[in-house]
Amino acid sequence: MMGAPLAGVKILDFTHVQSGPTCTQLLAWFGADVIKIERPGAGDATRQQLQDIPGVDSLYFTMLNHNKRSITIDVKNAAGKEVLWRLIRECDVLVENYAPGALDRMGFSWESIQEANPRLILACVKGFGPGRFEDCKVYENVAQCAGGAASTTGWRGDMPMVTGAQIGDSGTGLHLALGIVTALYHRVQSGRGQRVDCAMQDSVLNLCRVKLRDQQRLARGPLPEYSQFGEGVPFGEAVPRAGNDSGGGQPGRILKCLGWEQDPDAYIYFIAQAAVWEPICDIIGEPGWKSDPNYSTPRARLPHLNEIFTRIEAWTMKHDKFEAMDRLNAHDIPCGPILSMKEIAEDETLRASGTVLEIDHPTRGPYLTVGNPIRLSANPVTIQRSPLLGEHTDEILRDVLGCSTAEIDTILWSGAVGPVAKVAAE
Ligand code: CAO
Repeated sequence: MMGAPLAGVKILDFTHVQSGPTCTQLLAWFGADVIKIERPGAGDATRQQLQDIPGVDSLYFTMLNHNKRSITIDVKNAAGKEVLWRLIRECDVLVENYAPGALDRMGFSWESIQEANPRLILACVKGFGPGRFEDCKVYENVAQCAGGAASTTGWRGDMPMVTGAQIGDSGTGLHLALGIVTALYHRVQSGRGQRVDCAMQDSVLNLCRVKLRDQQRLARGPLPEYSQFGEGVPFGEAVPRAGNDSGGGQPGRILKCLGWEQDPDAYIYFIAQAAVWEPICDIIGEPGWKSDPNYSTPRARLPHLNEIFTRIEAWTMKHDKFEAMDRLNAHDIPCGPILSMKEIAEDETLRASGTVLEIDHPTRGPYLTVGNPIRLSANPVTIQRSPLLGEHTDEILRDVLGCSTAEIDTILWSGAVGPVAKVAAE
């Protein structure tokens, strides 16, 4: 991609599942040449996971691996190892998210990688940083639980809850991408690569930063913006689950809208922002609350939040969520409709902006995906379909490693890039 911000950067994408692929997909969108290394015959496990069409790369895989090339290498085969060493010498970044110690077991320690290519940046995702859990394998929800998200999500008195947003996997991938770009920038000055490590627990905690804020506030007294304050329910030692209370200084709740009895998503998020308290009172038919000392100031309102939101909900229940949105926005009252995935998939505005787009795929046909949410004014991104397993093996051996036809034949016959019998039959 000529002129793209990361054009010329070669990334060895030795990642699987979601956290690593999210990171490398972002870098690919910005123009890096992302070479996905996959196990011959099987590839990234997500190619087969949650398959909706038998024998066809799953949406799990296609939606996380756009704009990449795929090479199959068995890194436990001697010739395969040599191919990976040659790629390491040619490339700028190696990204991996295998189990703790797996890269070392494959024979690719950080020390030996640095020796082979001192300019290379090694970027790793693991579940935990150094410490008692460092050897543990981790998936999304484990990270959400260990990073403080689950204990602070859900309803007070009920069990901890994970969220649908993939803050452990995709959240860590985002953090790692920033680490890689920062290390690339540093390399311009230092001439040397470095190691970039992101632990999923740390990334989740970073996204739950405001809850660690509240943990410290709790030591000084109750948290008045939490509903339980107004309900007179005492706080315990740790930050409680706060249902749909707003996490910031402006109280907010999810409220029912017209049709909620039939439609599970007929709700709106309503923020009773102090700056628009007067129009809120007028809209819900409580103009007296503007001057009533029990309601007129943010502090006075805190013990009455349940009553206030019950009254606001009596108004929202008379309107469908989009109509409520229009009427509230006319007064700059911050609010948002609860959108189902069906509504998002069909949303014309999101289609027009390229946030949701249709991609064609040779074996699956057209499918929907999410575009790059980071927009650079000088560098629009074209989203390209994910690669088939090993689709670019030959091409990468030729154009990245400069292999001759004879050399490629030797690699193929070694079994390093796939079963010899299959290669021979082609
Ligand atoms: N050629 C040969 N072997 C390969 C290979 C290749 N191209 N690619 C991978 N392998 C091997 C690895 O070397 C490893 O072998 P060993 O067990 O001998 O070390 C093996 O495949 C399995 O790797 P794994 O242990 O990482 O895979 P898993 O499915 O058991 O675990 C996961 C998956 C995600 C739990 C683990 O990789 C992990 O904890 N990763 C770090 C945290 C992370 O990124 N989690 C997010 C996942 S998204 O929810």
